[in-house]
Amino acid sequence: MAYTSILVETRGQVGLVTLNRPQSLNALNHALMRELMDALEAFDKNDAVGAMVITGNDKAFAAGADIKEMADESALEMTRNDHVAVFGRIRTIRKPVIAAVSGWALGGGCELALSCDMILASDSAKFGLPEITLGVIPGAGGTQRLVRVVGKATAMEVILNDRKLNAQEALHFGLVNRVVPVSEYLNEALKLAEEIAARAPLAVRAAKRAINHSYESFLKDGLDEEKQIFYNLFGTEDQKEGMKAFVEKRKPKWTGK
Ligand code: DAK
Repeated sequence: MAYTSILVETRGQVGLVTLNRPQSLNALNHALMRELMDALEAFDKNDAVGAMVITGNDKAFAAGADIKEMADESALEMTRNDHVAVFGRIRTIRKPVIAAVSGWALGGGCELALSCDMILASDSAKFGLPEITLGVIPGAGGTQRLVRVVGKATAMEVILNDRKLNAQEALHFGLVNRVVPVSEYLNEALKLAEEIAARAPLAVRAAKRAINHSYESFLKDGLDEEKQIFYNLFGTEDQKEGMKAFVEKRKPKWTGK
């Protein structure tokens, strides 16, 4: 597959994927997500690779799913096309995946980071699930995974009231493994990935599987429920207004319809 929205390379035993749509703050459109999963699955099959890192750029890991691409979709189209199901494929990757996050990690970008096994953050990283401002809810695991990490009270504030968490807050809540200066976050993630890649490969994969079993017990029902609620909201006028307002750079007018 020829990639247009990501850059792919190996550094030692580490597979590195860089999200590369800087003009839209790495908004995750369908093409980018397909490329990302293709690259991760290829690294997963490659015996020379022991761990992976996903990164963006200093300003944005990813500012969410591409609002311009989904703004006009109906609930029926969202459910039938299930484009965004590609997000779920990250759970099938057997080798460790580390997110190296700087700047914005919002919406689907935050959910992508939460789907990784560890997060290395720069001190400018900002995490949030601002879907409420678009008249929808997180749809790729945000309501399920964030609550497990930060607890109910903070998850409610983040999701219901668009509270962003800065890097230090993310560290305090255990959302990220560590916070380092912007000049260091990618090196730090690569170093951690290289160390893990040098360990016994089968044991590393087994440990990841066992930890995820604990973390993800009961997760599947929640993910299915969240996704259907997300798709159903595309049948509301508020979703159309919320996303149109973002594209037109104005405040939305909610009608509750
Ligand atoms: N989509 C499309 N374009 C985006 C974008 C996005 N999410 N975020 C930013 N951009 C574009 C902007 O439109 C702008 O483009 P131009 O106007 O230059 O053409 C360019 O990137 C630069 O953005 P700004 O001019 O807005 O930059 P600022 O520094 O002023 O603001 C910002 C940065 C991150 C605060 C702002 O861009 C922003 O609020 N962005 C939107 C954040 C957001 O609401 N994200 C959540 C999207 S909803 C699912 C899977 C995934 C999802 C759901 C379900 N399933 C598996 C079911 C995910 C949903 C979402 O993520």
